[in-house]
Amino acid sequence: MEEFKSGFVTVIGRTNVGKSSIINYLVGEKISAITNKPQTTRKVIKGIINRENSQIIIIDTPGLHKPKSKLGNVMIESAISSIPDVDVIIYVVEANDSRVDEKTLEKIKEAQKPTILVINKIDLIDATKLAQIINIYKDLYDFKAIIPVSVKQKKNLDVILEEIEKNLKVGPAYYDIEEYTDQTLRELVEETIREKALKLLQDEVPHGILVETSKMKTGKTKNDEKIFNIEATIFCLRGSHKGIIIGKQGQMLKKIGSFARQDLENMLDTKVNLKLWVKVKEDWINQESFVNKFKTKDQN
Ligand SMILES: Nc1nc2c(ncn2[C@@H]2O[C@H](COP(=O)(O)OP(=O)(O)OP(=O)(O)O)[C@@H](O)[C@H]2O)c(=O)[nH]1
Ligand SMILES: [Mg+2]
Repeated sequence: MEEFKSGFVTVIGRTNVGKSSIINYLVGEKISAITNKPQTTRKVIKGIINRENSQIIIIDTPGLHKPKSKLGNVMIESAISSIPDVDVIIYVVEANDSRVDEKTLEKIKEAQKPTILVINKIDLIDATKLAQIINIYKDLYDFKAIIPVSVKQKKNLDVILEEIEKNLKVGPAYYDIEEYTDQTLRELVEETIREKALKLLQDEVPHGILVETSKMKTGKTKNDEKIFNIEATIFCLRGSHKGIIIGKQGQMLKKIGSFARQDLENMLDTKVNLKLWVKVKEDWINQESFVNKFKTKDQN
């Protein structure tokens, strides 16, 4: 019989290349927010993938970018500091972007760990272009594998798991078979609300959004149906942002709430009553006390 394998895998790459999209697909559950805005993922999140002969703990990380705030610094540090503790690195790039990120490649070379290159969004380019980009990367580093994929077309994604498995060592299952993330229910709820706000808002507003739940309690409706009562506050950087988040006659906040509620009802499999508030927390992205919440244990 084949021996059971397990191990930790970090997924790194520039912001917006589709790291969280790939992870949600592979885990089979929505554990990480996805939007077309940069810096969607703010902190390191673990997903657990149970296979017949292995358990893979896959780590979503904030996208690599040039940080402009203390929060940005902490995000980059948390992504980079995931590398020393893992068995395999997944490096994700976008098929339609041939700019090589020398700094990240340097980190990969230093780490000396089995590294798999995933080229995502191949739906955006043709075969010639793909051959070109593969050529560029194959000379840059001795990747264990180069896997072109498309989350949009659900193409070739299972190959990632096969390649990871090849590079794992014999080991136990670290997590229960029912577990699929290290995120608490509270964190999943907050991320769901933040994702909707990010998707609906423009420009600089999304970067300064922080969601905190103040109440999460199950109850009963008048018709004796189960209902989950959630109260949460959306914090933003400035008064002008608060106005935008609330919107004309509260339209924007209503929309955020209604989209979030739909997702939460699916996730929790019950009716949800969601109450949202908006408050200003002046320049929190540069305040140590708030930003520290986004650090991983190793960074503290
Ligand atoms: N066309 C296309 N778009 C994709 C594909 N995969 C992901 N996207 C889109 O790319 C955008 C970014 O996806 P995310 O998964 O949030 O990217 P990320 O790398 O986690 O981003 P950060 O968390 O900011 O670092 C979203 O709008 C996705 O819908 C793909 O295969 N093809
Ligand atoms: Mg992400």
